[in-house]
Amino acid sequence: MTTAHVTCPLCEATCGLSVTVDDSRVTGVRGDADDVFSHGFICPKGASIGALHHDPDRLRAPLVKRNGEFVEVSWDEAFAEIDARLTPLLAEHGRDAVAVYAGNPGVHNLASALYGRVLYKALGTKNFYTAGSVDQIPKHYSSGYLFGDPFSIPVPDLDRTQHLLVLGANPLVSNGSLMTAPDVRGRLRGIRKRGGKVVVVDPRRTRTAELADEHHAIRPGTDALLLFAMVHVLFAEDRVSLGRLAEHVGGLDELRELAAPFTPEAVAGTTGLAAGEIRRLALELAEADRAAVYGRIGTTTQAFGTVTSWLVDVLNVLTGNLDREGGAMFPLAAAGQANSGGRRRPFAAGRWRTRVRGLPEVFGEAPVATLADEITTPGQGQVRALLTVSGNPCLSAPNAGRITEALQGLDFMVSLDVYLNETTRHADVILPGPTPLERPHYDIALYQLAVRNVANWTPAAMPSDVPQEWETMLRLTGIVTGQGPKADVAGLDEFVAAEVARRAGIDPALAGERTGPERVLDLMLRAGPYELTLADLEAAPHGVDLGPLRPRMPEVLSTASGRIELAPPELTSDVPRLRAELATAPDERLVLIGRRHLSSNNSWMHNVESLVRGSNRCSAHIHPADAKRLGLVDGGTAVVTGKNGKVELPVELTDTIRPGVISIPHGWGHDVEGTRTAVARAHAGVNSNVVADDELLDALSGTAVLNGIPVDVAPA
Ligand SMILES: Nc1nc2c(c(=O)[nH]1)N[C@H]1C(S)=C(S)[C@@H](COP(=O)(O)OP(=O)(O)OC[C@H]3O[C@@H](n4cnc5c(=O)[nH]c(N)nc54)[C@H](O)[C@@H]3O)O[C@H]1N2
Ligand SMILES: Nc1nc2c(c(=O)[nH]1)N[C@H]1C(S)=C(S)[C@@H](COP(=O)(O)OP(=O)(O)OC[C@H]3O[C@@H](n4cnc5c(=O)[nH]c(N)nc54)[C@H](O)[C@@H]3O)O[C@H]1N2
Ligand code: SF4
Ligand SMILES: [Mo]
Repeated sequence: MTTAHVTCPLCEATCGLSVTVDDSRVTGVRGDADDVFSHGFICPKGASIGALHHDPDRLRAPLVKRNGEFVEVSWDEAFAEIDARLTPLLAEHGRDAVAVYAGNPGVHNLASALYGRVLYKALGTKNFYTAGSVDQIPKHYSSGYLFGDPFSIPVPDLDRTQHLLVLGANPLVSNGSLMTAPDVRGRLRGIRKRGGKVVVVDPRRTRTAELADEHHAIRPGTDALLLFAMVHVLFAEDRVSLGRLAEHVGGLDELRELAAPFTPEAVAGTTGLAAGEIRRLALELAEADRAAVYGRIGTTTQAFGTVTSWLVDVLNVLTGNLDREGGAMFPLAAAGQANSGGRRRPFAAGRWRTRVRGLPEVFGEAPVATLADEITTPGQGQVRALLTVSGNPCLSAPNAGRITEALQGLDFMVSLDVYLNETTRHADVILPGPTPLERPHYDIALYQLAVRNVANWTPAAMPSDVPQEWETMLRLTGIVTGQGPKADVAGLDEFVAAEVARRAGIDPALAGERTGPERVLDLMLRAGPYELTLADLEAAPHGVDLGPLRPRMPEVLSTASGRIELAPPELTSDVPRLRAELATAPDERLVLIGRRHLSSNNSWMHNVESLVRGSNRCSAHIHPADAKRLGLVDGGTAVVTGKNGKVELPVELTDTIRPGVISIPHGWGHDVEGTRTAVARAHAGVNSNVVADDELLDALSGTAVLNGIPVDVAPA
C-alpha cells in the first residue's frame, strides 16, 4: 500500500489530497493535513477522485467512428486516421477551416497548459475558441485596459482583509474562482472572527450569503448600475482616497463625470436595492480598514460583464485597496506568472473580427457563441473540421441545440477527451488522456490567482494505460505541420523546451535528463521569481509556502501611459448602453440565471454515483410568489421557454431566490443518444443552454450572457 500526495486538479482551489493506493486500487482519499495551503480541506469532488479513476465508462483506448459506430483502435491507427482525413482538408481549405474548442479542464492540466499552445500555434487557425468566452474573458478584458495586461487580475487578500464585498460568486459551493483559496468557508469565517465584515450581492441567498453579515438580492444583470452608484457616492461624499496609488492613476476626472448620472436613487428601481442601502455599502467600503471587492461568474457572464468587471476594480482603486495588504492584490507565482518580467505590449482586443458576425477577438480567440455560425455559414474560411480538447460545448455554450446540429454538419471532428459524451459523440476520433492520478501535476494557471503564494508538485500516483496528453498533443502537432502521424515526439519536445529556455533567457541543459512537462516546468521554475527548481518541489511533497501576497505595483502595469487607466475609451464606450438601462423598464418576464452545486463540476462529473445523489439535482428554483402567479407547484413540472428552445424540469420552490428570477444549473441534459455515461444518463436533467441565447453577448468582449436571460415559464 502506498500513499500519494496529490494536488487536486478538479477545481481552482488546488487542495492537497492524500490518496492511498493498494495494488492499483484507490482505497482512500483524505485531505492532506500537512498541505501548506489547504491544511486538510477536501470537498466531495476531491473525495471522489478514486471513483472517477475507476469509472468503468471512462475511455481507456482511442475510438474511431466506422459506419456510425465507435470502435476501439490502436493509437497508431487513430493517428493514421486523423492524418488521412485532416491533412487533405487543411491542404484544400486552409488553416482556418479547422476550429479548436479548448474547455475548462485543460486549464487544470499541466500537459494542456504547456503543450496545448504548441499544438494550437502549429495549427494556426483563427477559429480558436475556449470556455473563457462563456466564463471569465470580461475580467481579462477589463484588466487589459485598466492595467494594460489581461493577466493582471487582482484577488482578494482573504486572510488579511477586514471587509469583503462579493458579487455574483458563491465560493462556498464553487470553492472559489479567479481566487485560488482552499477552504473558503474557513477563510471567510476568519474575516468575521477578526471583527471584519462579509457582504454578498446575489439574486439568490446562497451558502456564501448565509455565512455573510449581509446579503443583497440584486436583480440579475444590474451589478454595473450598483457599482457605478457606489463610485458616484465616493466622489459625491469626497471619500475617494487613492493613498499610495495616487501617482499611478489616470482618468479620475473622466470617471467622476461618467459616474454623475448614476446616483443611488437613479439605480435603485432597476437594481432592486434601496438608495440608502447603496450609499451605506459605498461608505462602509470606503471606511473599512482594509477592504476588497470581488466578482465572479454572476458578474462576467451577463449583459454588462466587462463594465461590471471594470467597476469592481475601480472600487478597489478608489478606496486605496488595490495592491495593498488586506485589499485586492496581485499574486506572484513561482512559474509562468504572465504579468511579470519587464515591459510587455499593452493589451489590445479586436485586432481582427470574426467572419460571420464581425465579433472582436480577445487575445487571439473568438467567442464560442459564434462557433455554430462559423460552421454553418458557407464561404471562404468556413469551418469544416473541429478539434475539441477537454470541452463539452454541446452542454456549456449558449443555444446548445444549434451547436449540436452544427457539429453534425462537420466534415471531420477529433476530440481529446476522457468520456464519450454529448459533444464527443459527434467526433470521428476520440483520444483519451490519463486520469488525474495517472499524470503529474503542477497548477501553472491557478497559482497565478492564489490568495497566498505557494508551489506544489505532484508526481503521477500510478502508471497510465494511455499516453500522456502532451505526447498526444505533440503527435497532433506533427500531423498539422505535415510531418505525418509518426512524428518524432522526442524531437518536438526538445524544440519546445529550447523555446521555453530561449524566452526565459536560460540554458535548456539546466534541466538535465528530464523531458516533457517536467523539463519545461523545471526551466520555468528556474527562470521564476523564487529561483526554485523542480527538485526543490520534489523534496516538499506537501508544497512550498512562498508567503503572503506582496504589493507588486507598478510591475503589473503595462498600459501605454504606465498608469492604471480608470477610464479608458475601450471600456467607457459601453457606458451609454448602461445609462440607457436607467430609463428602461425591467422585463416583465422571469429571468433565468444559473447556479452550481458542491458535487457538480460543470458538465462532466455526473457519471460518479456518489456525486449525483441527494440534493445535486437539475431543478428549477422558483420563488413561491412567482409559482403562485404562474400556477406552478413544488415538485411539479415547469416548461421554461427561451428564444431558441425550451426545457421541461421539476420545480423546487424556495424563498432563497429573488422573486422574478428562476435558476437552473448548467451542465445537465445527459439523455442524448450515443453516449457512454450510464450513471449520468440515469440522472440526466436538462440542458439549460438550450434556452440560452447565442445572440445575447456582453457587448465589449463577446462573452455569452448566461445569467439574466428573459424566459417564459408555465406548468407542463
Ligand atoms: N448556462 C451556463 N453555462 C455555462 C456556465 C454557467 O454558469 N451557466 N458556466 C460556464 C463555465 S464557467 C465554464 S468553465 C464552461 C465549461 O465548459 P466546458 O469546458 O466546455 O465543459 P466541461 O463541462 O468543463 O467539460 C469538460 C470536458 O472535458 C473532459 N475532460 C475532463 N477531464 C479531462 C482530461 O483530463 N483530459 C481531457 N482530454 N478531457 C477531460 C470531460 O469529459 C468533458 O467532456 O461552461 C460554461 N457554461
Ligand atoms: N462545485 C462546483 N464548483 C465549481 C464548478 C462547478 O460546476 N461546481 N465550476 C467551476 C467553474 S468552471 C467556475 S468558472 C467557478 C465559478 O465560480 P462562482 O462564480 O463562485 O460560481 P457560482 O456558484 O455559479 O456563483 C455565481 C453566483 O452568481 C449569482 N448570479 C447570477 N446572476 C447574477 C447577477 O446578475 N448578479 C449577481 N450579483 N449575481 C448573479 C448566482 O446566483 C450564483 O450564486 O466555479 C468552479 N467551481
Ligand atoms: S475544493 Fe476543488 S481542489 Fe479542493 S478537493 Fe474539492 S475539487 Fe479538489
Ligand atoms: Mo468556468
